[in-house]
Amino acid sequence: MRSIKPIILFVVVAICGSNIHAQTVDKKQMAERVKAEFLHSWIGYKQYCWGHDDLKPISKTCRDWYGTPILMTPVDSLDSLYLLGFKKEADATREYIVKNLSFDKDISVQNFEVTIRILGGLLSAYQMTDDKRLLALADDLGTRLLPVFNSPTGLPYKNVNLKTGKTSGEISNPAETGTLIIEFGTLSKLTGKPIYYEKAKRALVETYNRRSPIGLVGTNINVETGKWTNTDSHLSAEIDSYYEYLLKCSILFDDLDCRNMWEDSITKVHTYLADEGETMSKKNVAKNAVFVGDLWYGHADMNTGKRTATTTGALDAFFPAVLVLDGDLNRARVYQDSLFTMWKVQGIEPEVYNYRTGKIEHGGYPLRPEIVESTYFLYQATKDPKYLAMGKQMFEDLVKHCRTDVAYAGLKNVETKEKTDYMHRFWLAETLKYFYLLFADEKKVDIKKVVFNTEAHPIKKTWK
Ligand code: DMJ
Repeated sequence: MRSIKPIILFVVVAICGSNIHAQTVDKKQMAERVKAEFLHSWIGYKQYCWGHDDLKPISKTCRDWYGTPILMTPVDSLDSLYLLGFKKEADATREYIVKNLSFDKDISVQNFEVTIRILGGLLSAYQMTDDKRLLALADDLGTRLLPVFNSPTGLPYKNVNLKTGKTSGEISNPAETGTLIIEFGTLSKLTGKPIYYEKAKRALVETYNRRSPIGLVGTNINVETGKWTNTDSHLSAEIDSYYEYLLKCSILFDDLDCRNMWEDSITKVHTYLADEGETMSKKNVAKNAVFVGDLWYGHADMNTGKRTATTTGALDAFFPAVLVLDGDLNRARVYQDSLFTMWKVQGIEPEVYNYRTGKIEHGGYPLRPEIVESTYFLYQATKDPKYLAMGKQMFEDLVKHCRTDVAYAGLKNVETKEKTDYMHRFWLAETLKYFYLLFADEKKVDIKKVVFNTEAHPIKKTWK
């Protein structure tokens, strides 16, 4: 039996937050405030860590992922600089990248991370500037990453040495095997080299082909044997963007296989992972189903469909945005409300939250963007001012709890609000970009003409 306490907590938080509708938000002023905080963070990075991968904002020291920099923050932030209107700064950063970024390095990198951040960032900035040098860098990086696909199954290894092509990491996960097609596919379209699309598409299909008899994927898979090593199924870390890319692949490339894989998968997600609370007697899988209670997505075993955990968290919050793209607005709205309730429990969302016990199971918050991304997509689709108010509240909370004298820091624990000494570059690449787009003139980005990769790099559906 479920305890009554979390239900009361949920209702109290939901009621306290319900007058969010009544607030009016000055969009222009908010867009300016976001720009100011972006600049604060960017200047802090530049002052202490220019030329390095990441800023540690408390000690004011730097982190390079692989011992030698590959300009993570500059490349990941470049399209944000253009979008937020810092053209002079963006042009100077672009010149710096072109002159200083080299992938001819004897380092073993994580394919997924480098693909979504560096390849995605270079391609999106290339489409914004038409600077062929960025495409050449992307092409060079793509070639160096290709050996990852040389496994017996076609599922990519996790890591590859950029100089030698040596691969490592045979235990991977659907997020890493299936979140490559936007970047590799775009590289194919822009360079005319089909190999990138073919390899990433095969990796996606091979992941899908290994779904269980009830249509779910697990958390970990061996890329050499194709066997699952962890059968926990959910929408969280290590699986999340696999689903995102099934749908986005079909939108960006009009790829029918991707469309069919998505349609099949999403039904199974609604059937086995959705948790509709006590008010629903029967699972509702239809698109735009009407919900009378709260809606969450939990964990289930991929083979039996049996519920294994009633946890969600900051990473899962990408899902309302995907539902919006799928035209499933009712479901997106209801799930976003649940996630925002999770945010309000401590005034910042935790990494792992048990939606049935109300317990925070992992209290970290590393400046994640997903809930802001979903707020932006919901506002674009509905124009409901409630989402502006939601975004404003989240922004205020972040300024209050995560701002430092030189930039922004994640939280070790959302309950104590103790800071970490780290500013993930997705703060600049994603979180602040989505905040800005939420409040800025809607013409800045036409979401019907672009697809955002999972690191918020917008890719235009035009290939020249
Ligand atoms: C980002 O690196 C990407 O969005 C990725 O898909 C998972 N989440 C982080 C930010 O939270």
